Amino acid sequence: MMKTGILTAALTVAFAAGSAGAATQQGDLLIKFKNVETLKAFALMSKGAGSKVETLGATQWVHVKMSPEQQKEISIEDIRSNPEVLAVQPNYKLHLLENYQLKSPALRAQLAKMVAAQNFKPAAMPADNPPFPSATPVGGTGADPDFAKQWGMNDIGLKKGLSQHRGKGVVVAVIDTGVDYTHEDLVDNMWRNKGEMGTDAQGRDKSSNGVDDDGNGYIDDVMGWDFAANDNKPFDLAVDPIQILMGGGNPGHGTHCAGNVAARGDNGKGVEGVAPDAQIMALRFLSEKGEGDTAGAIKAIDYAVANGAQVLSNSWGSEGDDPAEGEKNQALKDSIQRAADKGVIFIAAAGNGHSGVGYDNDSDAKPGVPASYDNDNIVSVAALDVASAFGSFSNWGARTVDIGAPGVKVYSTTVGSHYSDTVIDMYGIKATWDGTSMACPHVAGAAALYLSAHPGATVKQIKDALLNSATPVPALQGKVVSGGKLNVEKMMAQ
Ligand SMILES: [Ca+2]
Ligand SMILES: [Ca+2]
Ligand SMILES: [Ca+2]
Ligand SMILES: [Ca+2]
Repeated sequence: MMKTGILTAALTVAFAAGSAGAATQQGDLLIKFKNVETLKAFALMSKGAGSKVETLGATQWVHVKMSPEQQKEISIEDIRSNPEVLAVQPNYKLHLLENYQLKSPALRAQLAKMVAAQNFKPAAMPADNPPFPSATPVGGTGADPDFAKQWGMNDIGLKKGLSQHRGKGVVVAVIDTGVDYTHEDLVDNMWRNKGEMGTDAQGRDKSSNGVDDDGNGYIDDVMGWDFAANDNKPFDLAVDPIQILMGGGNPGHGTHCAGNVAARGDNGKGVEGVAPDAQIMALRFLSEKGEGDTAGAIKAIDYAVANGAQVLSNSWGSEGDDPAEGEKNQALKDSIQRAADKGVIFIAAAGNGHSGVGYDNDSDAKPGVPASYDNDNIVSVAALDVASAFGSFSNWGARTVDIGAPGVKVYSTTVGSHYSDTVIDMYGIKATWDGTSMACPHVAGAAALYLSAHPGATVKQIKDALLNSATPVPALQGKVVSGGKLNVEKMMAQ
């Protein structure tokens, strides 16, 4: 635990310096109160355009967005020195951890020129927020035709007849850009909130009656929640790849992750996830540009834990965006601890480097957030290629990264009932689905597999099972805690 004094002193310095280039917005704060009730007597209540106050569930943390007028009236120092305040920190920005290749302004400029010259027309994509699909299974039988393209599944030892336990009964929250819940290979494995299904006393459909039927704080939340747009449809809005690559972000990131966790197996369609009978809870807090904030992440984590997810798949974070950030996102760390206290495991992408592509990615020295936090329920995952070498972008850390998993040129589900290992391949510019983002859901699926065979396993038991069964890999010796890569065949034989 950081001492509050140190935390706020650093914060004051950051704000005094104007936070130039920092990934936070001035006046966008998370404040921990001794007692949230005292907030009402506090001068931070919504006041003026752009001002906002929201309590974060049953926690002591409150998200406060100060209006420009408030920022003139109230200083960080005022907040910090209030005896009711335990901690104050920026509402740090977070982003997805897929290693898209067009960070370079020069490449983007080149692409923009080519797009303009060729009069490129974006392909049609599904409209946002499609209606919930029927809960009646689509079904299907037969081999998954693209299974052979999933090199990672073979690499981790996922094979037919591996186990009778295929993740059944385990809910995995994919906390990301949303999920295409209409996807033919995901729809039958989507988690559904039974408390918002069926008919109410007046005979209305609970999923659309505008009532929070199960009293969980969210209205008509049948398939999770969209904390980015604040609606009940956590759909993965995949805009055109070129547009999104130009602006950063990635189309269909959450959908790609969800497929690796739990695409439906043996349904004659597409691919198969590591836990093909597990359920996917779709929680969106990253926008279509792949960006979100700490408040959104906390709400998603708390929702997942409160609504029955046993595994959280987290292909997002930040590394080096804000040098002050490392150990200082106490609000996020607190939410991960709340998950730990409920026995929920938190699988996290280790991160894709602090300073561009290359091997300058030691998480021990430069922590990735949240993967490097010391909460006992975190499993931090590095990305490997088909030759069991680190992806050139992948973080590692002898103390802070736990295990390797497939994360280069990963084939999975994409928005619109498509499948791909390639984000973009045109005008001579190619980007494949690479990232610790892609590695993380393999381990999340493995945790679900293990839990289905060992119901009630503790976080420690699951983590031990994952790490102790890892296949030793030369490149990973001394670079990750387990010294190896995910091996579900050995894990399930334990
Ligand atoms: Ca509800
Ligand atoms: Ca309802
Ligand atoms: Ca939405
Ligand atoms: Ca399938």
